[in-house]
Amino acid sequence: MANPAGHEDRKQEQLERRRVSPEGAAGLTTDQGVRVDDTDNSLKAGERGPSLMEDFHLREKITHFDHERIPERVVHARGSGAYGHFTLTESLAEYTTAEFLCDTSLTTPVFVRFSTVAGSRGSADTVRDVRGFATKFYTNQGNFDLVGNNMPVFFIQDGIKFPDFVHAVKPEPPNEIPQASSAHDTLWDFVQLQPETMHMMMWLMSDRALPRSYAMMEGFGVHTFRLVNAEGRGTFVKFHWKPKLGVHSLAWDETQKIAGKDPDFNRRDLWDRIDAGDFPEYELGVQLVPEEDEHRFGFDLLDPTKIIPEEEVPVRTVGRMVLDRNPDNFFAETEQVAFHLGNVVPGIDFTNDPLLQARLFSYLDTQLIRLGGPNFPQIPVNQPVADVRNHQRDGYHQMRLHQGQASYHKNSLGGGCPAVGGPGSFTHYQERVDGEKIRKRSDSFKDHYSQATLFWNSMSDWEKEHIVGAFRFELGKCEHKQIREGVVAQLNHVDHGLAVQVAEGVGVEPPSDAATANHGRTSPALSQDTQPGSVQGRKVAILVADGVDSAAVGAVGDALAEAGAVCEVLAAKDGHVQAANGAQVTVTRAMPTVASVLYDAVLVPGGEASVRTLAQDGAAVHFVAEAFVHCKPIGALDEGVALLERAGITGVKTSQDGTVEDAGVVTGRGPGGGFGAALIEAIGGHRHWRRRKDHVPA
Ligand code: HDD
Repeated sequence: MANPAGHEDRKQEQLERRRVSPEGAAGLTTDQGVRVDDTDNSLKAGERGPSLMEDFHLREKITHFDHERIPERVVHARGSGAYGHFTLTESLAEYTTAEFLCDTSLTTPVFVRFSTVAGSRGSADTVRDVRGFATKFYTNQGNFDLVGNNMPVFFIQDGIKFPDFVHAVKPEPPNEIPQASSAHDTLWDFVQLQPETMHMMMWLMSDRALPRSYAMMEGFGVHTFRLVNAEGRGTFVKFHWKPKLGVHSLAWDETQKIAGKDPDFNRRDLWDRIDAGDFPEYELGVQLVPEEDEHRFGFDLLDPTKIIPEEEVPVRTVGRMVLDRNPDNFFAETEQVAFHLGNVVPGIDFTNDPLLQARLFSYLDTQLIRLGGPNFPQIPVNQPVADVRNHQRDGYHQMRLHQGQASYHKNSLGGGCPAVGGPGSFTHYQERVDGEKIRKRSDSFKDHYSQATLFWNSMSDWEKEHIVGAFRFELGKCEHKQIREGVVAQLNHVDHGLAVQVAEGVGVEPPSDAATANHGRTSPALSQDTQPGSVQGRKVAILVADGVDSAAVGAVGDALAEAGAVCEVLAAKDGHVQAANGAQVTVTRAMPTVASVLYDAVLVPGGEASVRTLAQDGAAVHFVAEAFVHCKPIGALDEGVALLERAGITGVKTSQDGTVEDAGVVTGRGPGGGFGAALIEAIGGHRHWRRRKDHVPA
């Protein structure tokens, strides 16, 4: 079975054998395969009498329903998944024996699950949170799971602190408030007392925590892993995913509104993109560090609160992943997929990062309770494409029909099979280990601030503004003043100016001097300001009413669609509107069913009557004003400019000659004359964060 790129896909072949469809099915049966004559009425003693115990169909149907739920993941409960494939563009054979990283002719099937961390399974997608980015590679040598996040560092350095951290960030015990939010006392209490969190908190307060799309997010393996080559030589490695569409984020106010208007925003975006053939794509990058260089950095490579700045060790692109298939069934696949950091293949090994080491225990352990026993690797989405042969037997939900007498090694009754060892066997990296048994944090893990400062220094003006706003919001939700003060005191080690700005917003006395001097270093790769933009998959709302200039809708709509955007025509009511020239323009959606926050850009075509109607419609005026406040590109043609004025969008330098001004507002007389191209360029720029917008009420 081939994937959309034409590559043979062993995973899909395997899944195909498990697919069942009700289409054309002959008749409804029980789980025992017995046809039933009625599934709407239980068996009763008389029409109005009690139901009978012997009604096996009723009992089975209700029992199954009663047991439909499994425990949600203790973290990362909210997620969305997709299948795809990975192709290698540059062989790493010099560093590893992992076949899928050596052989550029191979295509490896993958399943990826994106997630938020703190919220429950039904929580909104667009909360301020880290995003999980977990990839299962179904390699010919067994499954390799890269269980990463969209941020390259973590909150804590040692896994033994994970329960403390998660208890602090999850809703508070007395009342389970707030859902899917870090803006509350317990999290920030933890932060003020655990300074190793500071680097990660900078990332979490940045726009990285508000991804526009899973297709616009980086992914990071976080820990330093180890590649091992045929000679047994190890090389440290950090894994990176880089999205083809660049890294782009939503506005904070927008995310909160989307959480109500469409809590499935990121899930829907992923599904719709794949459904439309607009496949999310990522490059796999590696940072490689020879073992002899382990101590050449000013930090410890085993410390998961540190990055290796890309300027120090460049990210080498070695492959490409395309997500090209939606799952058949959410529960069977996205819910039951079980990732485990310990799923490695020959040529990839661990390091002594104490966070990583604890994870090696936690993931297998959690699946046992979540999926109800040790046979979860037999669930279709988890099954490797490599053959499985061993003496593990029995357990809940055993699906295999093991043959023969011998379920032990060594045996003679089974012909000694399966044999142990041989070519392609996993051999653990032979690392010399000796030391005192000791419960202590290494001194090399003690610098908690310098990379938080590096991150802050590397931000552009608007990114800094967003970070200050985020700290003010979160601390502003903390009831205890001493927690606000404690966090400001921590920030004063990161950057004095930052600490002062945050303090001023949350009613805390600003510190008079820096607690630690800012080192002044930057890493430009950390900023989103220079990320590549793209029009691909951007959603554009075209606002219309009777009397619209249909030629403009057609011309600009076609140009946008050609560039890869998804245009939707919105009017007060569904159906169609009558254009000025008498033509009918089909309405994609009625405005009350959507909102500006669900679109990337707005276009207001001309047509005097149309614009007059829109200008009297509060929903349309608010639509434009809100899009403006969220820094979205806005295009207006001819009379359409009047709607912008009605929305309070005045005094903005617009682009009328085909060049895009910083404000990202494009106006024109008629759809020709470079208007379409200028609007497309403005949309490709994602958001116009530097726009002045405080005067617009929305
Ligand atoms: Fe974890 C789930 C990523 C630290 C324990 N983690 C989970 C998922 C992702 C991550 C993406 C969701 C997988 C899925 O979609 O099913 N976790 C990370 C990263 C970490 C990290 C990047 C730090 C670098 N995690 C971490 C620690 C522990 C755990 C330190 C425990 C000691 N994580 C778990 C877990 C979960 C999990 C309890 C919950 C559900 C699951 O595993 O399958 O085992």
